Parts: sequence; C-alpha cells; structure tokens
Amino acid sequence: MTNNKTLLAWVDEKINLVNPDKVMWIDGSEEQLEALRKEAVQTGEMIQLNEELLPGCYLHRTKPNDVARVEDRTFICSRTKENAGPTNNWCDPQEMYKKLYDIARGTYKGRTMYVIPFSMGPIGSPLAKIGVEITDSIYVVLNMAIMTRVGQKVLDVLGESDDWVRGLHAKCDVDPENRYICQFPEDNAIISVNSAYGGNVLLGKKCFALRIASYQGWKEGWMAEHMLILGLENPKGEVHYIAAAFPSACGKTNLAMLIPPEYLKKKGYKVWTVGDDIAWMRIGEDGRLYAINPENGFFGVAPGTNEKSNFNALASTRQGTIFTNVLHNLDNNTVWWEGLSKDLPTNAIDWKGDKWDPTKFNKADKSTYGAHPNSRFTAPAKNCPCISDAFDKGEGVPISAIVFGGRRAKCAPLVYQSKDWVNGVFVGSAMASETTAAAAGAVGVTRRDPMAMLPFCGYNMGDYFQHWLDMGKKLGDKAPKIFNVNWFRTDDEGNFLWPGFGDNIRVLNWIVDRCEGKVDADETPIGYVPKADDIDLTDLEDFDRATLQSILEVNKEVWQKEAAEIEEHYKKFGDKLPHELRDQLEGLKARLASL
Ligand code: GTP
Ligand code: SPV
Ligand code: MN
Repeated sequence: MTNNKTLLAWVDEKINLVNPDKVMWIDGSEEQLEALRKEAVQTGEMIQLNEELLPGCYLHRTKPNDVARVEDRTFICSRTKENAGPTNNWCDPQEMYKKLYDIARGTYKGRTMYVIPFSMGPIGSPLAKIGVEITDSIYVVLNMAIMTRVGQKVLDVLGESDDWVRGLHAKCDVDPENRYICQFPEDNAIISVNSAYGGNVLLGKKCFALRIASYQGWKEGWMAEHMLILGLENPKGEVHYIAAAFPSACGKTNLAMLIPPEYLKKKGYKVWTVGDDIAWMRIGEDGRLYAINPENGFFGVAPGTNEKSNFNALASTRQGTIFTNVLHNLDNNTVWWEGLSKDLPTNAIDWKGDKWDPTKFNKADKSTYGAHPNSRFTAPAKNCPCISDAFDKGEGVPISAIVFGGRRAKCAPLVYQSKDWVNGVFVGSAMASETTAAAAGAVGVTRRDPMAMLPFCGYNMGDYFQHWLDMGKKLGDKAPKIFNVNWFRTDDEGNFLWPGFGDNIRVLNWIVDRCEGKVDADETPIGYVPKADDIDLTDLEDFDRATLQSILEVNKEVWQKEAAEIEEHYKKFGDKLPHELRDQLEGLKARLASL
C-alpha cells in the first residue's frame, strides 16, 4: 500500500515488538470494514442492532474499569519536565518507552495487528495532518473509520514524507494498574496500553488532534483547541462562525447542533455544524483566523441526548453508528440511555452486560443507571442534518468569536465579553468548571481548566498562554472577539436557571451583534455584560427578565473570592506565567475593589 520508508520501518519495528499472528493494513474500503464488523459480531465484541430501526449500527461494551479518559495515567513525555509543565504528568521519554515496550511486548500474540493510516482534516487540506495508528482492536479500527478519514487515499497523500504521527495502541489485558496514555511531542509519537475506551485509544482524537497538535501548533504558529465550530446564519443569509471551548461533557456537541426556538427558526435563523469537539486554527491570507474540524465524526455523550435536547445529534446516530456502554433494549434490539425517553425499557441489558431492573432506577444513584453516564455514540458527521457546507472544505471557516464556558453553579454570568484579546486570554486562562463523568475521578468538583485544555495541552501551559498572546498580536484588529458563557447557573435547590440548549441561540445572537458593533453593553469589572433588555426572551415560558437579571449579575464578594482563587491557580506557573496575565489579574482586583 505504501513505499514510505519511515512508515514501513516503524511498522516492522512494532511487529517485532508486539508479535502479531497477522498484519492487516486498513485500506478504507467498505468491503474490508464490513468483514471486520462481521468478525466483531461473531466474536461478541459488538452486537448488531435492529437493521430496520438502526441500519449499520452496533453496540459495544467496554470493561467496567475502562469507561472514561484516565487523566492520572496520561503523560506528556517531553525531553524535559519543564516542557510538560506544571499541569501535566511527566516522565522521561526513554524511561517511559522502556516501560511501555515491556508492557506491550508480545501482547499481539494470537491477535491481528491493524495498521490504520488516517488524516486529521479533509485529505490533502493544507490544514490537515496525517497519522498512522497500530492497534489490536477491531473496535478501534471501526471507530477510527468513522472519526477520521482512513485508508489508501491517506497514504497516497503522505507519499515519502516523514511528517506523520506514530500511534501505537495495545489492549494488553485492559489492566487499569498498567494503563498508560503517553504522548512524546518531540517524536510525533503516542503509545497507549491497557485500555480499549474512546479517548484513550482513538489516538487521532485527544492524543493527536489536541496533545500532539497543540505542541505542533506552538512550534508552527497555529492553534489546536478543544472547541466546537458552528456557523450561525441570520435571516439575511449571512453566516458568522463561532468557536467555543467548554470542558468535557459541558455542552459542545449540543451547542454545535443547536436548533433555534420556533419563532427564531421562522425568522430565518439557523445553526450549521462544522465541528463538535476540536478546532485547528490558522491565520489565513486575509489575516483572519480560520478553523477546520480535523475529525470526520462525533464521539458524543449519549445520556441526555433526545429528540428535544439535541435532535440533530440523535438523527446522526440513526445509521452507521457504534454505541458504547449504553443500555441494550431486547424488546426491539435497539439502544437506550437515561434521558432518551421517559419510558424505561423493561426487557433490557445494562451497560455492564447484566439484566437491568428498571424498578430499581433512582435518578440520584448512578449505580442504578442502564447506561454509563459517559456512554457515547460514534456517528459519521455526514449523517448530521445540519452539517455545514464548509465541513469538508480544507480551507476552513473564518472565526468571528471565540467563546469560553464551563459549569459554574454560581459566579460566572450567563454571558460576558472580554475587554480585548489579552483580557480574553486572561478569561480563558482562569476558566473553571465542575468535573464530569468524561474522565475517571470525582464528579462535580470545581477545578481550573484553562481554555478547556487542562487534560489536553501537550506542553507547558505557561508557554501555551504566551502562544495565545502571540497569536493575538499577529491577528491584531482582525482577532476574533472573546466571550465567556455559563449555561449552568442554578438556584439553591440545584435547578438550572437558564433553559439552555436551543435557547442558547439567544445568547449567540447577542455575541454576533457585539462582534458587529450593533448592541450596547454594561461595563463591569470582569468585562461587558448584556443589558437585560438586549437578550431576546420572546416565547420563553417559565423564564422572566428578573431571573435573567439575576444570572447576569456580577457580585463583588463572589468575584473577589474568584480573583483570590485565580491568584492561587496562577502560582503553579511561576516564571512561565506571562506578565500580561498577572497584570490582568491585578487589573481585575483593582476594578473589583472600587465597585
Ligand atoms: P465532550 O464530548 O465530552 O467533549 O462533551 P461536550 O462538551 O460535547 O458535551 P455535550 O454537548 O455532549 O453535553 C454534555 C451534557 O451537558 C449532556 O448531558 C447535555 O444534556 C448537557 N447540556 C448540554 N448543553 C446544555 C445546556 O445548555 N444546559 C444544560 N442544563 N445542560 C446542557
Ligand atoms: C472528552 O472527554 O472531551 C471527549 C471524549 O470528547 S474522549 O474522546 O474520551 O476524550
Ligand atoms: Mn471533548
């Protein structure tokens, strides 16, 4: 399939290491993929679902100890510890290679080695990059074939080039004690052992498109970000593109596929999806920032997805989709998860593979759930009813606004605009959010997650902040405007105050109006906050302007506490913290003091 010497040598080396019975190169043909699906069904690795209701769809269950990313076992193995920085686990690369090779050695015995050439971004796009993943998992092959562009076409574009990312995955015994997800930024290399779950093993996604790519972007002058990309079309037919960074399970897929409320739809508002998780952004010839989605599918959170909350995501999963760790409804051989419908299936198998007892279901107790809280669907982007025309275009879309956001029960207002780019970088660097089920560990704990990149930045986060500042200098007055949103403010009983989902377009419209200089705002110590009359609340039931006012409020005491926490957070970066950001913090403190 290829004469690329660096690639052939690497594959040979890995064959000698893991010792497979057979080697299969993934050519991207439907015949080859179909044969693999059949094999996975035969061995029980996947269950084929109802051919009429869910054509080409499969269910897969991972081991109960392997259901999310594992941040404490993820390493950035740069040559020096300083390059990994204070927010990443680090290990000396030579030491880690040895450890991982010892773990992986001989583990493909009795198994097939699959070699997957893949492109992140439309094949041949100037913004795209190529990787090759070796794996012993058919599940990984079939997911990669949805999430990326795979096969011969990629090798044709690669030619003799040495510019490709090396990804080695070995399931081994799926032993959590020996699980490691390691990035070697200077070597363009990734090694993942002892997992068979999503972000740990689909190496094109977080490992390459964020951890390795963020490092490449730093070196090459572009940005790899944990951002959705959407196009907001107004009644005049103009489309403004917005990129938004929210931490895992904080609403990127939902926002990217938003359906406007009926009356705005009638007026002609529409949202087009370019991407739901990752954006690669470069400065274009006209000096603006252009973004592509390097992925080809959606690895989306299943729970909470339903016809009403995210019609387009659900529609995307109706064919050619792999479901992971959802509930299997035996009555009609389909799938179900909490929040899909009110009726609980009565004849079903839960995500662990046990008979499910719906009478025991208790919303407050996750152990009674049929689907795992981080259960996911892997759906082809082309299934999405609102996929943007620009999705497959390699040149990317010009970004008007960058939006940060997270889950904050209190503190952050519904939306505010930063004063300028540097202030926006400050806002991103200080972002915090309550943790979710997307990573192993406690859920609901507030932590600082700069630019939603805490688990994904492949180098020193102090340098990453500086890179953001440098990009702003290059963009000058063509820089996107930077905003912050929070859909998750709650009342004292923990109920969400803002309706969210489709109604978030009311906030996006304000954001675009601000970009166009069409609407005024109130200046506060943290930035520009909407005047309550400027957020359109037409047709919103159970939500009044007084509540809106309450979630737009910037409270002096709350923000002084926040500023103190930011100061604490900044301490980790030591000398690496750009002085502009320290000045920003001092500025915020001074403005709060005089409030
Ligand atoms: P990753 O794929 O992990 O990066 O997550 P994501 O950021 O794409 O999050 P996603 O859109 O899948 O949403 C995660 C959870 O947040 C789901 O349970 C949604 O139902 C919920 N959610 C999304 N948007 C909103 C919103 O506007 N309001 C509220 N209350 N919940 C939301
Ligand atoms: C996330 O956790 O941000 C995801 C899912 O998008 S995973 O691919 O597992 O990282
Ligand atoms: Mn994500």
